[in-house]
Amino acid sequence: MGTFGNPDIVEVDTDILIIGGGMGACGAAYEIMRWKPDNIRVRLVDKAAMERSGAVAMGLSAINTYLGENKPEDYVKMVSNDLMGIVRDDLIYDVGRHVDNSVHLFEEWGLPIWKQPGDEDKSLEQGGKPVRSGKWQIMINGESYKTIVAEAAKKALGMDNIQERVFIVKLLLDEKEENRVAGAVGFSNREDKIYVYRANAILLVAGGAVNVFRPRSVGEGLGRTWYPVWNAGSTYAMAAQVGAELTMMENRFVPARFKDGYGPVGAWFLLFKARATNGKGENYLEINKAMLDDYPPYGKSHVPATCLRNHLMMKEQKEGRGPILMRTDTALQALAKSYEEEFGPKEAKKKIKHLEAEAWEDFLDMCIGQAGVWAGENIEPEIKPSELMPTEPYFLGSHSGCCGIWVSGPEDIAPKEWCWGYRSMTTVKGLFTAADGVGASGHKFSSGSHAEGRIAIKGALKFVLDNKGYKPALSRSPQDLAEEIYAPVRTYLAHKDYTTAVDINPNYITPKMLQFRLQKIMDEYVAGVSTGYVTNEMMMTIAVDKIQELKKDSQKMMARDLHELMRAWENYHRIYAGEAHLRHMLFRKETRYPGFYYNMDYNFVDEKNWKCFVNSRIDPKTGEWTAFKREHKDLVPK
Ligand code: SFD
Ligand code: AMP
Repeated sequence: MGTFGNPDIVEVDTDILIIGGGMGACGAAYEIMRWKPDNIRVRLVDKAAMERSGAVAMGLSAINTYLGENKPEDYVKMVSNDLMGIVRDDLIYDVGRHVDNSVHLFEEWGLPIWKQPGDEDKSLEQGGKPVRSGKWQIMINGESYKTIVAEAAKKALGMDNIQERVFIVKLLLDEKEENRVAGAVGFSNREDKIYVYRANAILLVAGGAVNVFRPRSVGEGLGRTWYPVWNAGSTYAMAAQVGAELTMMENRFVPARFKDGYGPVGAWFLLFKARATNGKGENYLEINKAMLDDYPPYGKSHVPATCLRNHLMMKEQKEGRGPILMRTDTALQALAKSYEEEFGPKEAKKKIKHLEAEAWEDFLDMCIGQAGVWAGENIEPEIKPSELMPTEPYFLGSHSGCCGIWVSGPEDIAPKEWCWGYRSMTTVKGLFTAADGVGASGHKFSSGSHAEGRIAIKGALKFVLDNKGYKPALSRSPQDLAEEIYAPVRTYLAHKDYTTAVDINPNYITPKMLQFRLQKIMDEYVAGVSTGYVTNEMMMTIAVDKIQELKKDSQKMMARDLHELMRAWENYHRIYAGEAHLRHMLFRKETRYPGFYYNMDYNFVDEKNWKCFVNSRIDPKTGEWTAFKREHKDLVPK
């Protein structure tokens, strides 16, 4: 039996390793069982419990990507416009043509999807018409969304092939073959055990990155963010460390959210038809409309890009016309009035009660904390508006952002420079990704992430079947890896008695303090909340130096228990994700995403010189970063 400080080492051989248990991983686990021969072994490893892990842990109230009557080409156009033109049309089109099937499965597995009156008993597949909040979004009763999707995945793969509460720390390259992934290593956050996996192919789907920037919630509110705190950039960091090419890591998502509880706004804008105003009650999208002229064509479309909507909102805040208010009150009152006119007072009363319940349910289904804020602050949404606030930045590739890893596209659509072999394979042989992991292809959301997990695992399976004779040879010994992983524990055990205050010690730093230091650098130099999302080249250059010092000091992180050991390793991942973001921002000499961040040395969009991908790579041998341009192409005419 392993002890704290001396873990057991367990070696596992598998053909395919799935890292993560979220939407992408659940799609993959379900899909692989439909195709794989019996002798192909698959192992899924999640740092948490799949039933409530990842971004959908709390549930959701809408599925944001369901094409239905829409065409994949139009989906590509929408995504491209929202992400300021630099996206991979091939990847988006591929998700668009497959995503509805995942939604049909969710319904078959028991997810309640709202239907139009008269269609309640018809499934989507049978032609039942969903309640659309927007052109692409449909409403659900989604508190148990993740539980339902995880159950199907677990049932398909079988619990014998799933490990929960194991945190993957790093990927391992093959000893004999350059640029080929051969395995991964992680540790249990419940038992003193290190797991060393040897695999022929790996699907890395460990979500996006949260808490790289100092969050708005500090002190008593700490721990509250919009995207899931437990997704710590593992996907980007682990891929980058083995030399996978990243793309568009300069992109970030700064969502406008209900203040303090981080409640999403989509249902309010789209379903309840609420308006957002400045503190004077003016519609900032109207009064600041002329600002969109600076950003053709992205500001000129029917729905301006998400970052530009922020851009218009931030002007009001900067010039002292805050707070920004979501007018839940006028929206619900207008709907109530229309019910009275249409149905008469008695029937309307019932409908209004139902409407108010739906307003609460929107948050109870996916962001319970926001309902808590309403209750705690005596906010009745039908009477009082709520404040909105742009959040701290997040890195993600599946929601309204597009940072991530550069992957091979679908053979039938991708131009040859975007298609180097197996679908969804990164530039490292045998390493695949999906969902938040894939760059330049946002707006997949929960459904598209599931669908993309399904697409990617088929690529991985084909790779394994074509490489049956391959025997992974790890470049490092299990003992050496165990030493490295447990170093924070050893540091703690060696020095803990030097002080009477356990978290203050000249020989070590706690993961929490190190995280604060990273967040401070990112916040103050890399366009976080405290500078109003503003930076410049000099500030970013200083940040690069500070990150190098931070990396050195991070070697002195300690861990008092297994949970803290996980916190330590999450920080290593966050540092790499943050550094990638910073280096990409420094490379791109323009402000492509006003409203997400501003590089004041180049505060404009430069279509001529910068309508291109920015990609980067770390040399795994030297650790050196290189950033470079890759040509962009529009496959779907815009
Ligand atoms: O309202 C390791 N999302 C929404 N999607 C929708 O369709 N509708 C909505 O309503 C959405 N909204 C929303 C959303 C998310 C959140 C947090 C809120 C509101 C509050 C987005 C989707 O949830 C998102 O696009 C997908 O979930 C992304 O899928 P994926 O697979 O890329 O990530 P994941 O589901 O978070 O899973 C990650 C998994 O990795 C594990 N993990 N395992 C082992 N080792 C490591 N080192 C690991 N690191 C992480 C995690 O435990 C997890 O299992 S709204 O705002 O628009
Ligand atoms: P959110 O709640 O902000 O995550 O958004 C959920 C969905 O609604 C996403 O598909 C967004 O792109 C979309 N959305 C949010 N706000 C707006 C808006 N003001 N106009 C159009 N679409 C929006």
